[in-house]
Amino acid sequence: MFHLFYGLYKQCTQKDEYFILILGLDNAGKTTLLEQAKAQFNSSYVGLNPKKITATVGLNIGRIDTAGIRLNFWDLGGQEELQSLWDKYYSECHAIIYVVDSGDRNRLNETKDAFATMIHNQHLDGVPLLLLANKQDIEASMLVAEVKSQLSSVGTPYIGRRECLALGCSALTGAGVSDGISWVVEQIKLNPIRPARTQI
Ligand code: G3D
Repeated sequence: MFHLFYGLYKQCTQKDEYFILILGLDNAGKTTLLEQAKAQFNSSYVGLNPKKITATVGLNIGRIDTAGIRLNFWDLGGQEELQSLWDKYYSECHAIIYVVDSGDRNRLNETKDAFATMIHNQHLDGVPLLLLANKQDIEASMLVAEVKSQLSSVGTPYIGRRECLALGCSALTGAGVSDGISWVVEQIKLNPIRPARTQI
């Protein structure tokens, strides 16, 4: 009897689980984005003060339950010496969120290089890509179209091996964040190449 009830309970409560990588240079706004996403999607989450968030060193992990599934985020450090660790996570992930600091033209070439190395990796073929032109609240920041075309110039034709969306956002104010996460949710649910990996 216990097994019957336990089986029913499990069936009612289990969720498909997905893993999402948040990549980009240090200071792009990855951790702020993750905090903002947790605050927007987990009603009980008490977020960190955005002003107290420091650059990602190593790995931050975050979790969101939404639309009947569980999203696990891996926010990886973007410093040059940490970028070599990114590919250790590629075969496990269901989507990539690549974050660009649209307010920092000085580091545009650096983020293009990091993006190019990432997008050429064959373990990411078929993995949906959300390109976030972050910090749109900064006056004179690059527009989404510019960020998109700059990264496309080093990513073509590899970008086309997946679903891709470029969006502007401000992780600080929250503008555009839920649109981006909702798009990722749609894509990972539809992606036949990387089905949900585990059931919890
Ligand atoms: P990282 O995790 O990619 O290294 P962080 O980046 O999330 O730590 O953010 C780095 C800095 O950028 C932080 O400022 C953070 O507040 C700021 N930031 C993140 N997103 C935005 C945004 O959308 N708009 C603006 N204006 N700033 C943003 P500090 O001053 O703490 O270094």
